[in-house]
Amino acid sequence: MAILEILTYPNARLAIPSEPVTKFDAELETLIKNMFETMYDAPGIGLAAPQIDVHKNIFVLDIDYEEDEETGELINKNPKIFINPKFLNKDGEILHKEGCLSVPGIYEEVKRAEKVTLEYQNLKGEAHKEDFEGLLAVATQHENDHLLGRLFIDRLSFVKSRSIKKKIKKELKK
Ligand code: QAP
Ligand code: CO
Repeated sequence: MAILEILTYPNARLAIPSEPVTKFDAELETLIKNMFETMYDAPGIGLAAPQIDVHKNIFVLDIDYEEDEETGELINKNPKIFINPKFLNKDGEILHKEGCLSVPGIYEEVKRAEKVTLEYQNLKGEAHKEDFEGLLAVATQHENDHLLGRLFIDRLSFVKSRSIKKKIKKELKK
């Protein structure tokens, strides 16, 4: 297994739209294992393939694991894999503070749908359809945006988005 490098804004490769997964093989399984390892190491609650420079329609989530204080091991893990996701329905509105491993140190409120129905495939290529609300609804929309080449800072007001992008680019020049 391997911890992979996470691309950060303003890397232009984060804007590349991803392609569908067509081969459900051992290579895909290894890629997804590495995505989890990279996410848990960060640590984060979600990671999309384009963040590790793989432009395929895949994201992983695990929103409520913890670290055991004595052993340092991660507990209560609930890893979720989404391959070739597609929203069938979006309902309502929710304002939630978001962050992103590709935009470290920035946290802003983003408006998303409150309830979603997501169709996706698992590691074996089997089709699933599931409803999500709350944090999982927010997280699936945030991660799916990565597959479209979009970041949460693209979903803020024009003024806020531009000021955050300018601030990040200014910090990089130092
Ligand atoms: C996406 O985000 C998400 O800035 C996952 O310095 C965010 O794992 C889904 C992170 C909000 C739902 C709600 C961010 C780690 C992790 C940082 C993450 C940072 C270190 C973000
Ligand atoms: Co993100």
